[in-house]
Amino acid sequence: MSRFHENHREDVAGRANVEDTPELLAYYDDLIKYEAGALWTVANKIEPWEPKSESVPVVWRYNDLRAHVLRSVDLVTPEKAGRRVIYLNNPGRQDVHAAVGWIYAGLQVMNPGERASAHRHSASAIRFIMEGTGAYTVVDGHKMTLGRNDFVLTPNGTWHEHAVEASGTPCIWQDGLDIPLVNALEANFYEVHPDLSEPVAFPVDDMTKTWGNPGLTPSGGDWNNGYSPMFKYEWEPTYDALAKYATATDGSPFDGVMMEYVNPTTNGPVMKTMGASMQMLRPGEHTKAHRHTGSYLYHVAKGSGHSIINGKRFDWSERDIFCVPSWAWHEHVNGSSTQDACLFCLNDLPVMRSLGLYREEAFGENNGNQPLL
Ligand code: 1HN
Repeated sequence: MSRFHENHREDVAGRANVEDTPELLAYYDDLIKYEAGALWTVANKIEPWEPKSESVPVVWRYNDLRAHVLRSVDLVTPEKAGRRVIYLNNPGRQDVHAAVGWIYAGLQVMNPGERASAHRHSASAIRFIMEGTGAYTVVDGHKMTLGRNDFVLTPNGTWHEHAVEASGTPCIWQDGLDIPLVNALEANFYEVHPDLSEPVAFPVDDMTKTWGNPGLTPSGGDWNNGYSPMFKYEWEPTYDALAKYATATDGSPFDGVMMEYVNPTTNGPVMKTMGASMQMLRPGEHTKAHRHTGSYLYHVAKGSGHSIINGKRFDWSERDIFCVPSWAWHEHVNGSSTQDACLFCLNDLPVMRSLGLYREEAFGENNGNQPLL
C-alpha cells in the first residue's frame, strides 16, 4: 500500500472520485519514487470544504492548575528552566505545542526577588496578570508595573525581561505567543541580550501614561512601529470603559458588551499577528451562537458562567482559560443574575483580516442557540 492509498475521496461532485485499478496503484507507487503524487488521491485532505480545526475546545481550570504551577517553584529555578512556565496543551494538536490553532499559551510563576534575563524573538507575546504583587516587565527600556488583569505587550523584536520585586508576593501570569504561527512560517529568531538585562531608560509606566488617555494623543507624538506604543493596558480603566459603554449600547447579540484593545496611533489591533478584546456579559446574559475563522483563547477575568462550543457545555469561573477553535460554533452564558462576567480574549484576527481570510456566520436554527449534544 502506498501512503497515498489511505486517503479515499468523498464521492462528491466536483471532487476526485477515481477507482483504484492495479495500473493506477502501480502508477502511484512509481510517483512516490520521485517524491511526487497524484493530486486526485489527496484533494479532499489538502483542501477541505471548510475549516476543520485540529484543536479541540478545552477548559484549563485554575483550581486544578494553580497548585501545580506553584509546585514548580520548589522544583526548578528560573535560571535552570530558562523560564518557569507550565504550557497549555491542546490534546487535538500532535504537531506543535499550541493551546489553540497557532497560539501558544502558558502560566508563568515568579517568586519575589527573581528575575529572568532579557531576550527578544520574532514571535510576539502578551501577558495577562493573574495574581501577586510586585511583578514588572521591562520592554525596550520601559518598565511597567503589573497588577491583576493588566494586559501587557512584548511585541516581536522588542527586548523584554520580567521580575518580581523582593518586597512582592509570588506572581502568576498567562503568557500568550504566536510561536506556532511564526515557526510554521519558518521565520523565528531568538536572541539573548548581550548584557542579560536592559537598563530602564524611561519613567516607570511612561507608555501607558503617554498613550493611554482616551480621546487624547500626545502632541507631536510620533510612533510608527507596527505595534501599539501602549505596552500596558490596565484593568481598572478597561473595566470602567466597559461599564460605561454598557450604559450606552444594547451590545452585540453574539458577544455582549465587547471592546477591542487597540493601537492608539492606528485604532487597529495591538500587534500585527495577535489582537485582544475584553467583553462584558451582563447579569443573566446568554448570547446567540455564531462561528468565525481564527483561533480564540479566553481568560475569565471576572465572574463565572459557561460557554457552549460545538454543542457541548464548558463551565468556567474566574481565572479559568478556555479556547474556541476556528469555525467552531460558540455562545456564552453569564451564570450570575446579579454580577457581570468579563472575558479577556487573545486571538489571531489580525492575521485572518490582513490575509483576507476572516469569515463569520450566525447560527440559523433554534432561535440562534445551539441544541446541547
Ligand atoms: C518567552 O519569551 C516568555 O518572555 C514566556 O516570559 C514564554 C515561551 C516560549 C518562547 C519564549 C517570556 C515563552 C517565551
